[in-house]
Amino acid sequence: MRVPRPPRLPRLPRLPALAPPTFSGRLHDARTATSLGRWLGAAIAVCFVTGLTSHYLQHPPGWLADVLPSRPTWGYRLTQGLHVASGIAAIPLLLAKLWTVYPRLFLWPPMRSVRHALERLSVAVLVAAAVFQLFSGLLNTVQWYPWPFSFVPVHFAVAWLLVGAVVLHIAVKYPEIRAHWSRRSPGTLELPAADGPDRRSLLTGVAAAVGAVTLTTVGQSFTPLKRFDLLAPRHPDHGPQQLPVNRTAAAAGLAGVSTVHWRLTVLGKDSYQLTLDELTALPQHTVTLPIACVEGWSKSADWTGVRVRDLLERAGARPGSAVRVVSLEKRGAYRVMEMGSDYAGDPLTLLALRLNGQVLSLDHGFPARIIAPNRPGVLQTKWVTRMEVM
Ligand SMILES: Nc1nc2c(c(=O)[nH]1)N[C@H]1C(S)=C(S)[C@@H](COP(=O)(O)O)O[C@H]1N2
Ligand SMILES: [Mo]
Repeated sequence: MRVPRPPRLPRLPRLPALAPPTFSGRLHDARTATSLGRWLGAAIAVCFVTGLTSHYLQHPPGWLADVLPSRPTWGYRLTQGLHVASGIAAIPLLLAKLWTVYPRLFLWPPMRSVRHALERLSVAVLVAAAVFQLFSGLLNTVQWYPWPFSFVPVHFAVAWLLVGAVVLHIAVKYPEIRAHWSRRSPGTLELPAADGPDRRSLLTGVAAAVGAVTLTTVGQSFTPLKRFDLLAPRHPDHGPQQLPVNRTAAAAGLAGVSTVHWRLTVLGKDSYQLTLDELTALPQHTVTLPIACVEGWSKSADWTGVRVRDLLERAGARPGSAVRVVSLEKRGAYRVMEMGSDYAGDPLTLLALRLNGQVLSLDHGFPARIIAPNRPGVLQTKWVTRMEVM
């Protein structure tokens, strides 16, 4: 008996052979990578140095706490503004650089030697650390923390990893970088572009992207450009009393503060307590100082209140004393703050009661808050109730 043949199925189209793609053209070559790399390197260097400055101003080790200077008054504002601006500018630079070099992902064979394998591993660390730093920093500026770890220590640790990986990368690539650093270097013969966009167009496009993201965000701390602040999470003018608020009283668990029951307690050799009326009756001073938030916005304001050094002196503190300040806030990382002697003794450092001529709003720390020069915003403690001479 004959078995009937199964009907013929139509043939599947043949899959293309799995060959690594080939890349030609000057936008993926070493000269383009070098051109972008030096700008990216410069942005990372500025970001790292300003980040370290910011970190040690916010978390000084014991030996540093009393020697940190309270001047220049705008110091922290400048370093923090540069940190966030250089980090934002690095994002388009990193994306362009990754695009320029991504053909190397398809290198065949993927590893030629132990040395080559180590080199690729170091690039993997470099790329991962750079992506992590820029995006965790960007998300921090919008106060979005979609991760289980705490931002500051991890961002700080990966910064060292990133800088180490950058230094290693520059060392490994040094011969190539040197060969392609300047247009006149040997080996970078400028051929007329055969097809496609040329290098200059790419670099101009990247420069325009960097300019655009900078211009539309830098006004959050560099207020002369605040009109162009379209993309930053904060606008320096938006908030009660023309000043942004990072943590509202509601978020800090404070529904209100009773002026009848509130007291300022100052602990020292001669501890004492003051009611709000008594505090208001002390000599008042007005200073112009910025709040410079670690999340990237800064805004200057006029603050009126009592000098911290006068309050400490009254408690019998010796000149050069440091102080611990405690907020009414029940919990939260910024409830207790310590201030080195340079800040505590600075005539500009106030326990402020008024902001831009008005009594502090509850969100700005009513009835009393710290304002000090050259300090991170997180240490400008709001809703102060106690000060302890240290
Ligand atoms: N007690 C207390 N003080 C605080 C905070 C806080 O969470 N709790 N936030 C700080 C932060 S992060 C900043 S940037 C400034 C902002 O001050 P402002 O809200 O008055 O602008 O307050 C600081 N003072
Ligand atoms: Mo802040």
